[in-house]
Amino acid sequence: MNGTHDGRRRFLARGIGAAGTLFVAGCERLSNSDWFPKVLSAGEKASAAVAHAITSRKSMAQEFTDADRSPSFRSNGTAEPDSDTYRMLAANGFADYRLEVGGLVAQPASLSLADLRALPSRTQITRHDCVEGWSAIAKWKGARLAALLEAVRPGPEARFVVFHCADPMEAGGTSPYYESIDLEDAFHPQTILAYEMNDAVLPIANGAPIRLRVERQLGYKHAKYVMRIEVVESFVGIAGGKGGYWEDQGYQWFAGI
Ligand SMILES: Nc1nc2c(c(=O)[nH]1)N[C@H]1C(S)=C(S)[C@@H](COP(=O)(O)O)O[C@H]1N2
Ligand SMILES: [Mo]
Repeated sequence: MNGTHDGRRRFLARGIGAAGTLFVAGCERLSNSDWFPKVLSAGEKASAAVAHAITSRKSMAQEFTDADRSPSFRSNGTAEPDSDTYRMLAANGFADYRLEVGGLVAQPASLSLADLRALPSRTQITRHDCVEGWSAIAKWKGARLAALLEAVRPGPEARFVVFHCADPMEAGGTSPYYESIDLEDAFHPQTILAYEMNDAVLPIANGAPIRLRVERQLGYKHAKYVMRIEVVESFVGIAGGKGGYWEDQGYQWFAGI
């Protein structure tokens, strides 16, 4: 991880906070699920200003063409998790990798890479914006997080999806890397668990075997090396309680761009 993030917080001033979690109305399929009515009734309390911000959250992030792709896409933060478990998985081409999915779900799951590749996928060419002041455009392919969540069925209390990563706690660090998004971003069509980058298997430097792409959010939300997904109602009891590794150190939880 890189301490220079601290100097760049001016990019993060625009949080709309918890109100951003309220609207999933764009996704008709969700209206049949248990948790939708609760989310909607909370949303009805939102102010007009917040409603405007929420409307813009339903939009798609800009997508680009093959020709727009950056000649290279750097690795940032962890480039290879310093973990024996991770090294063993990598040595075997991640054949033994399992993505654990649990928390407030009716049907916890444990998915191999083949299972993830069998889920409905999406391919998109998008721009990654890191708060350290660099951006890059790449093509990503991955399983739609919405499809995975529909399979595990979040319960009525579910509000957030937490991604627990393979990079262990650093010396002087506060927790292993983790991140979280709300259900609106989780069900957004461009939110994927990417296993390919630029038409090749996702490299270790960029988060193999699985990294989150949550295209309307800044780079630090895009958890690499995702090992476990936990559906929760709040962040109480999870690391520093702010919903992410950088958030625990003062970053905005809502990093929408
Ligand atoms: N597990 C994990 N995920 C992470 C990080 C990290 O250090 N560990 N860094 C974050 C930051 S700050 C950025 S900008 C992107 C960098 O992704 P890249 O290495 O593919 O460029 O990953 C994000 N996800
Ligand atoms: Mo970043």
